[in-house]
Amino acid sequence: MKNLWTRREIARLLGVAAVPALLPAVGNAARANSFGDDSFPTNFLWGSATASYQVEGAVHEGGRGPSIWDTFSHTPGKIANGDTGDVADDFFHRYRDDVQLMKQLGLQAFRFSVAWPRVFPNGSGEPLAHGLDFYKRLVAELQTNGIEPFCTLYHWDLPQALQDKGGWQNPDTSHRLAEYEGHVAGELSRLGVRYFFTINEMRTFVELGYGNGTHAPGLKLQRKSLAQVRHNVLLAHGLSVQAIRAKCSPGVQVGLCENPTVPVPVTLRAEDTRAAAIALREENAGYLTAIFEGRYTERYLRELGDDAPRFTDEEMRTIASPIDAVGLNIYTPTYVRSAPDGYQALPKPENFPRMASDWLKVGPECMYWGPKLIQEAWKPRAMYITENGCSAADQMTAQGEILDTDRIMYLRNCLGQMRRAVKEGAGVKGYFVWSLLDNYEWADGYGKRFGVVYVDYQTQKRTPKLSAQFYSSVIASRGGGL
Ligand code: PNW
Repeated sequence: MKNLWTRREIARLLGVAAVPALLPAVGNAARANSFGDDSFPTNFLWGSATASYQVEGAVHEGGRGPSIWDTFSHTPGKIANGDTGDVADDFFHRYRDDVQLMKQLGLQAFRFSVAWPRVFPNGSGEPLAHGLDFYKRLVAELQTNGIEPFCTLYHWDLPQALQDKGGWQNPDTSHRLAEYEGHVAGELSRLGVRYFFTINEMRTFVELGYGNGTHAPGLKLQRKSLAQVRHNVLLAHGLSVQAIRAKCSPGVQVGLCENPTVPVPVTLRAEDTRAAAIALREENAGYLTAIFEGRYTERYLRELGDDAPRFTDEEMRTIASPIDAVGLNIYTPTYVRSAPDGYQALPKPENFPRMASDWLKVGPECMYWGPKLIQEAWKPRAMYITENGCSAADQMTAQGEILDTDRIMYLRNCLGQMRRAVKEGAGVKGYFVWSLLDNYEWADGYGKRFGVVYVDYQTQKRTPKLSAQFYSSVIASRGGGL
């Protein structure tokens, strides 16, 4: 009962001298909520996520080679305000202070990514002898402070030298990725890193980087070439899983982080929930479905027709190499209903509520339906929400506070829906808020802030927002206060 409010506490909260005997029951129902005090299991991990190019800066240090994001961000007209990641959050130099910040917030895990061109400046050949030094120091700092490192090995910073040879259009790149990942995972696992993700959000970098050209390398390929790029990337993942396993001890967990399209049935009628299950497989046919099932769906191949990728059975088996965990980056839902050919994905009306980024429509139910449908469809060994969060038009008050009640609204609702999924048996083992710090939001530059900690880009000063306090209290109560 120690977590329950006393009448005196409730009186203080309400700002009254005393409360009648009935009120504690009401107040404690709110605190304990319908799931009881301890909403999440004690071993549920609470963390935050970042990615190399978005936070590190120091792009010329330690012999780092250029990546496609250096090239793209320095190309006039590609990025809002002409912003580049040259300095970003200067995390490369400030990581010690930032780890202290994590510790103060009570974070138990931290997801970071390794920049490929820091280790192989030209993408292949011999690794730089000191190429991993920064990450080794970061890992040690996290461990000293009791924070579990989760390592993403590819969060979009492809070495420019490989792009010059065709990038993801060249099947050779898949093998180079696997070599690089085996090397890094081998080295870092010896220091005690236990979680590795091969690739972050294939869908985003393939569709935006090679499809509509808004992300690096800024290409707009024809449908056939794009389908082949997708396939090359899937294969790169599978080869990397195998390379990592070959270099690490069996206790190491290997997976990937993907942002699946998350179907939300518009009604709870059986036909609509069935439609959502069908949509999960078909809308992700070029990505997670292929990885979990080892084949492209008939519908995917039919729709591509002559533009379908070339592949062998052996490649499909490699793509489906068993993984220990799937990381889900979930931000926004896709509403579906049943239709004669299985399902219909519904467009969102113009005034659908959204956060600061236009694509980030608010629909916290995705945090329930995502884990739930994936659990049912593919029974992954473990799931992590490796990203969830939102942009907001954060302003500092005259008192130096950032009162981001909009982000708190977004997070509270998402966490509540995730809790519902966990209660119903979805195997989500941890949650990583995107992001710890405001950072370089790709084509949006520094204009869109996703951090629970505000960054003043002039001074690099960090200021925890109100949402950091909120998240911290969620962690402290294991979700009891949602
Ligand atoms: C993810 N979209 O990217 C990435 O993994 C992060 O690096 C990024 O900062 C975060 O989500 C927030 O955007 C996305 O346009 C970028 O739909 C763009 C989209 C989705 C995800």
